[in-house]
Amino acid sequence: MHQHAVSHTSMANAIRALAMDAVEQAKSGHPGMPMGMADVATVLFTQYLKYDPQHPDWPDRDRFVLSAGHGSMLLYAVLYLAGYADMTLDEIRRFRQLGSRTAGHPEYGHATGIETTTGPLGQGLGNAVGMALAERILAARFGPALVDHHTYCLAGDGCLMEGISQEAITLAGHLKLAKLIVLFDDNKISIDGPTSLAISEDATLRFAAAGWRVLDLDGHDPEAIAAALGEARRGDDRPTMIRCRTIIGYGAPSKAGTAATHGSPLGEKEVAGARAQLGWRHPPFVIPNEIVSAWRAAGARGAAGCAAWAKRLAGAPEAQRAEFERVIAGELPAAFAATIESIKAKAAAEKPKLATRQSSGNVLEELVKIMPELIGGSADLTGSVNTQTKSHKAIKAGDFSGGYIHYGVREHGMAAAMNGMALHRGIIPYGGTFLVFTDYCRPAIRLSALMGLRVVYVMTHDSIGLGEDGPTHQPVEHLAALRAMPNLQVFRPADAVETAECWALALAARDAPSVLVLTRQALPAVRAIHTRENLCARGAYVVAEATGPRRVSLLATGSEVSIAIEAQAKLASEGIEAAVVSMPCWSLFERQPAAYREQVLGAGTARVAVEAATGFGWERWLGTEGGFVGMKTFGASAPAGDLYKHFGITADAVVAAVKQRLG
Ligand SMILES: Cc1ncc(C[n+]2csc(CCOP(=O)(O)OP(=O)(O)O)c2C)c(N)n1
Repeated sequence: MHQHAVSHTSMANAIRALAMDAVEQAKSGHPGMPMGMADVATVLFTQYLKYDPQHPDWPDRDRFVLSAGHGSMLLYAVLYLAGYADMTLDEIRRFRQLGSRTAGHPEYGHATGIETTTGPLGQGLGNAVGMALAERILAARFGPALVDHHTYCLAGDGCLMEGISQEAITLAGHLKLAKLIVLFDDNKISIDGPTSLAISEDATLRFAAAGWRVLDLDGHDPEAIAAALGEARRGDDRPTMIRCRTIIGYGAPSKAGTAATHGSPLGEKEVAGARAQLGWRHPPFVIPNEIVSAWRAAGARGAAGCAAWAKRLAGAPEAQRAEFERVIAGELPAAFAATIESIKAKAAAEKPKLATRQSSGNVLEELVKIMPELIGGSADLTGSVNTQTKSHKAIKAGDFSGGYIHYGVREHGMAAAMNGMALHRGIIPYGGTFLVFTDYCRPAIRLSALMGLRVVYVMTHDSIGLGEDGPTHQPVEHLAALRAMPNLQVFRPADAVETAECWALALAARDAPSVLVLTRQALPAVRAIHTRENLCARGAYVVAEATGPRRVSLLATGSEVSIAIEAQAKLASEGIEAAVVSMPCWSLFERQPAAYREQVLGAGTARVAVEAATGFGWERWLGTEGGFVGMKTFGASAPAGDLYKHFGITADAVVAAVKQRLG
């Protein structure tokens, strides 16, 4: 494969030089990892990785995930060298500057070839597992002529020290994701110094125990790297971990092999020394033409494969081609709106008394029939969170034709894998657990939101209403915490109709993740009249009008909407006219015109909100005069009905709060 006149060393040194120079210029960043892994990256990108810089969105490209995101310059350098048009030398000069494509850590969407946003260590590994899983699911659906690629993940000591790595590794091993290849940068250095300060694990044994094949090599020996990558791609039914023993900051005369190459520029003298040691005679940001050409030639390797793939797609049976293109584009099926409509009409007619987790299950029952791209799952709470439908077959090692994933007790791994599936495209992932365990998923939820991924989190048992499991399981601050996150749609529907509407909104939002906050306990229907319009789409609306001039506005979400309606009746019997506002999604409401918001909230009315959670954040709707009926402390273990009374979340309490305001 070595037909380039330019040596491997020169090509790898181009990465090292760009990493040193960009970090020097930015006066911040991490030169160590890119310098250490330059040899591995060079062999991978010039000999093995399947990609085409002219078609960066080629659906069947290999995925490369830089889980060790602090080493972003490795990725930027390679993308530039391989010929991605939007990664220019100018962008590299502007490393870490406002508006550049070369952010401190790789950010999805900033430049082509960046497959995911990384930086929080370990997340990329979880994403890679999701991508590899998505590849298998789509291959089972569309066949190897259209879907047959590898997923590579570069992970460092830090990624493997993070707990999420264990969830990701054991899930991948269990599912036998044989086309997943992890390149472990085993340089034995992290920020504080040698990793021996904090860990004495042999990581290879952990992978082996989880059912991985482990290869071991000198990460500066290009022949060995090529051989291992070749072997990793050859038939084995296990994922592969390649332990690459490297020297961090390779080439730096006094700092190589030390934590000093981590997290700051090498400094002028050290850079000059590294240039001498590496035999790199070129000024900063200058890569000789012959080296760029050799890289570009390597980057052009994939063009023929990409063209052949496009031909196969064009020649596929019409229905298959159209369906493949639809799911890759992330378009909803033609029957989507009518399906939601009929679910809503049925619920409005039947007025079922159901927990919203059950209503959610009913919605899924219908949607999964028309949306094979909807891949569900749960972190070992399937029966409780109603995420598996009757038509769902479980996905398992060797058979990826199902639509349901048993993630096991791995909330964090589930969320990170869902991000990977959404990033891969072709799949809309949803997964469920208890709302309280959003804490266990939060780092990955945050990345869904930051990247703008359509991932749906089905989070049930959403308040003290879950009852006997007690305060460890009863979320109180979680709604506030989730609502605080930018670009996350938090939906708390009140009944079966609202649940269908919120699912419709979650799936229609292509650039944002959603959390569906659902009850364990049954709720009465609050939407008795069918409307074609999705009333939840504006975030909040008057669900029960006052019968006369409105003096009071009762604001509520989810299970407390029916409590507000009960309070409305009590107030009406005393001649106090109140309207009930259901507010299933604050962030959508915030985006409405001021006039609509004022009309819904009732200008000049006394306002009281009721929600079985802490009041943090409600002041924005209540102002300084409004009242809040909810939780002030953690919950307790008891039947739900007793808890609502004990914590004073009742219609009577709402009435009292109103009267207090009316004087
Ligand atoms: C979750 C998380 N915690 C902490 C950090 C800060 N951090 C960035 S790099 C790093 C050390 C990484 O060590 P390693 O993976 O060995 O990378 P290398 O030293 O090889 O560059 C730390 C702690 C982070 N980015 N993410």
